[in-house]
Amino acid sequence: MTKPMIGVLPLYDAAKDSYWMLPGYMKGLEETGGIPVMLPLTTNKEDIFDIAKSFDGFLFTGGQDVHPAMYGEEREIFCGETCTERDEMEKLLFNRLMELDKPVLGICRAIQLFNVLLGGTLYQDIPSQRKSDEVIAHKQHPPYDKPVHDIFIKKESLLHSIVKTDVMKVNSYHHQGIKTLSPHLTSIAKAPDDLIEAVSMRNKKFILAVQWHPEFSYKSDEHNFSLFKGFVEQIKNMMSSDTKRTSAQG
Ligand SMILES: [Mn+2]
Repeated sequence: MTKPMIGVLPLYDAAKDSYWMLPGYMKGLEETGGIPVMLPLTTNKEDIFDIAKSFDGFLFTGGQDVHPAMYGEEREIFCGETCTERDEMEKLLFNRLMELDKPVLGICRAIQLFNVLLGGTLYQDIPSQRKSDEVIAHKQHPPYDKPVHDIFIKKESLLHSIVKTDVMKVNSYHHQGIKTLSPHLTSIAKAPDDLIEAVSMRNKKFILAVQWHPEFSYKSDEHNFSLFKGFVEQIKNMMSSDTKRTSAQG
């Protein structure tokens, strides 16, 4: 069977006016049986629709903050850098992928983006805006594969079925997070301070997003390896059931 081709959302460096990529996103998918392909950064709707149709699955990567206007807020002083082109492209692509019910894995920025696109809101800066009894440092220093906080995973969730554990130790490199959760998403993992660290989408085959960074940890941590592996395996299952359907019709 052919390997799944997975579209990977490009990273953009405004200071250098460069596209770039972290090897972990690509290698994590390669080493678990997929063929990752970095996508162009485009806001051309027709091209995005063609891209949505052409790949078997999609990885939405980390990156700049989602523009607060996308969830109806003014930009606060502590909001980070935003990237209009990524916001625009990822909105068009994500909405199309929902229509096609294609498998999607989202990391860091992506859990925030999906929440916003589905009607939720964000903390523009966790340390400035969020009060909690338990103080967790969500923005760690290198090395980035070092776990810094636990997450508690909901039983019988999509994430639990993949990593098969109730508690996982994760890295944490984010200053924003989910404030109000979209009604279309389910919270499936939380940090000890109650911040949402993973979501899935009801009535879709595979929409999973995590707040931490498996691309830094999949080599040193079996659960993060399983996360990439579970995503790639799910795409393969969907490809083989499509093939069966097509040949039954044929
Ligand atoms: Mn965290």
